[in-house]
Amino acid sequence: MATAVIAQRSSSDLAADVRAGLLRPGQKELPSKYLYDEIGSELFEVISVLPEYGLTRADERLLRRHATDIVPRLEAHVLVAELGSGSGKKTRWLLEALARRQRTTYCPIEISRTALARCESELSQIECISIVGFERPYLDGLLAAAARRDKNEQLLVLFLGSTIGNFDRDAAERFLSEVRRILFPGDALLLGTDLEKPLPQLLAAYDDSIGVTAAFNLNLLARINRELGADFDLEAFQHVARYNPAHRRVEMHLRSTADQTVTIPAAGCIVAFLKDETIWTESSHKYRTSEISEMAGRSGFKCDSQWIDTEWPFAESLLIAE
Ligand code: AVI
Repeated sequence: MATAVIAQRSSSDLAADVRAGLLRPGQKELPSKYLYDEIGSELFEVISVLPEYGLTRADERLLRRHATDIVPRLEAHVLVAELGSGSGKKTRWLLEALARRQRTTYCPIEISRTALARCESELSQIECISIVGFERPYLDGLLAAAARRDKNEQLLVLFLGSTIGNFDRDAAERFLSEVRRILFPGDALLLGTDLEKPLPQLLAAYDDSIGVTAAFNLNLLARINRELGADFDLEAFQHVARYNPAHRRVEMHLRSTADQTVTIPAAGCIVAFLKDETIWTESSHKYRTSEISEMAGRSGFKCDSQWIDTEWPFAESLLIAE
């Protein structure tokens, strides 16, 4: 196995996004991508093993059980690119099944250096897999990975863990269309999506009993304190998970428990909060299986196969670029 990392700093500008999100009229919001600094990525790893949060286990279970069904549906030579590889643990099953057929290049694409390093150490022992990591935003990384494919190689893009659920539905479809534009007809996308499930189960998944998800959410304010010199009092904000039935999504918010002002020097602003006002930090959309193939169709893919976990409703869909 060979490993290499190709790095490029993301151009995201925390200060500008914080300023825009907290000074906007109406609902204050912060982009969910900022949840994943070094501490946030570690906390997400803990969330993924919590008893209340079955999503990651369902994703991994499907890949473990069905890797040998998925691989024969692909062409003989495949280059694998994974958008947001995380720790890479669940990808192992698929890479092992591919490596049994032939030497394969795997390109994890991550904006989190910590996650990329963890993924590379998790997967570097698999024989016949060469790892080329890209520390870049998804589409930039995918373009770079696609440029490495040989003429006769099918590109298999992995977008697992229901990260698509963190996009608004329209944005999710636009994103799939962008991915499709980088692919050739016949290339494949394996898409993991969390499905609708009973409300108590959903809410517990995003508000666990030992407070890891609360810490994950509050770390965003701690990060703004660390990186922008802000004075958020973490005791004066509370983690809230609520279900929005109109959009079929769980929303995470941070609720101000008092009237207060917060100074954020590096963003050049002072922000006033009313008691009970919230900052919206993340949405997790839940899907129906039929919706996935419809969305795929509108984005230039056809749904070849779908595998569903019954313990924790979750779908793995193999989409082929038309
Ligand atoms: C990464 N993403 C799919 C997770 C989710 O379930 O939406 C992020 C998360 N937020 C809180 N818990 C997990």
